[in-house]
Amino acid sequence: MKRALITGTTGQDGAYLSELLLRNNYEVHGVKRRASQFNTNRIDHLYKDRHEDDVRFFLHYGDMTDSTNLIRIIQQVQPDEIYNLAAQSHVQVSFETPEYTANADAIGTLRILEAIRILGLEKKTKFYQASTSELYGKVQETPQKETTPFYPRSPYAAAKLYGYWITVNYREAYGIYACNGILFNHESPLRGETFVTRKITRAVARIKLGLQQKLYLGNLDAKRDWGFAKDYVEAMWLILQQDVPDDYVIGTGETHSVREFVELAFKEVGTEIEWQGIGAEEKGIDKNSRRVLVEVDPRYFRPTEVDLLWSNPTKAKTKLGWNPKTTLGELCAMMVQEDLAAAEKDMLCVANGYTVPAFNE
Ligand code: NDP
Ligand code: GDR
Repeated sequence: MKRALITGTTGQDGAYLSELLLRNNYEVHGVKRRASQFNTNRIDHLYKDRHEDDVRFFLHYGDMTDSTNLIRIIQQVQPDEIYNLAAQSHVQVSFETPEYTANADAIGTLRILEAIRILGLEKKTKFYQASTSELYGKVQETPQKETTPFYPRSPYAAAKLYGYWITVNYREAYGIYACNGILFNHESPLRGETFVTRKITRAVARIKLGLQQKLYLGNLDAKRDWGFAKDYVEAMWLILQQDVPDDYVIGTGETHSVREFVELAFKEVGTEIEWQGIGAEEKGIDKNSRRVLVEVDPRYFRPTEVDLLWSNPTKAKTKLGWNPKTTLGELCAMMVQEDLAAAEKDMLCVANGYTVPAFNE
């Protein structure tokens, strides 16, 4: 039985990857952070009491900023594969916490690679690094592929740039089977609530049920290549199953604007949307009767923006045999439907006098 260690196992991708590896008969070890409240809601369904039979999923307390802890966990687990998914992954937040982001995302990656070396696991343990399309940043070439030059546009992307190159360097210097998956945006009903797709689908559901009045967004013209996270974790696994370690772009090959995603999401619940004062007259809607559902709030603009991400995943398709299975329409519908179900539960709470979080940053 193969043994895998996943950092960031409590996050969106960590949850889907844990499921996939357990299905593939792995023993899975995850790193979770100590928090003041439960933070394992995405993986609770996978966790069994250690006293039951066939327990193959284990959690260890850890943090990417603590090398002694990472060395100890890797020494205990002796993993065949490490998937380094842990990161401060929010681009806008990285402008507020640049030093922490560099520590967790850049030096954190180094800490794991060094642990592999210190423990003499160079020939045993394969390493996957969660690299990102944010590396492409300011547009140099489209669509973006493995050879497209990088131009990071945030502290997050700059930290991930270090993670990318230190992974390549440890592969070349020490012969570690170490790979980068350069993944374009991928979303799901498990996506964190402050990333734009989930913020939109959650707001659409809540507006539909009367729990929220308006959706405030930043740059509506940014374009992203959005796929389904469950499809993307399959690519992570495939990347570590090849004869030769290499780096791969993973994306759908399509790009759409934030504005288009908003329209798609409102269409799913059959709501005619009204943008901030735009479009009403053209549609012959009485100015006074219209209800503005979406408004731009400059607070969400970033100091430096990534305008356009659009992948060319040909290498992954030909070498890994990987193909995305889920269309943007299917993804958006799935997210809206799950958020509608959650909003209906919130309605029940409200109806019975309980408060529900309105958080929408
Ligand atoms: P999430 O933000 O959902 O999950 C991040 C995970 O990292 C969480 O488990 C979080 O723990 C953990 N984490 C954060 N900081 C630390 C730390 N200091 N020590 C230990 N654990 C930590 O991200 P995703 O699942 O969406 O993404 C997974 C990885 O892939 C990330 O590295 C991200 O940067 C990268 N990526 C994501 C893409 C996407 O579109 N989703 C695209 C390309 C790359 P906790 O639950 O306690 O917060
Ligand atoms: P991104 O994802 O920055 O691409 O990083 P996010 O969903 O945060 O932003 C996508 C685009 O939408 C614009 N936008 C808004 N974004 C947020 N969060 N909130 C808003 O209100 C809003 N309005 C407009 C943004 O400006 C941006 O252009 C994600 C993360 O998962 C990274 O970890 C990962 O590496 C990349 O995807 C690939």
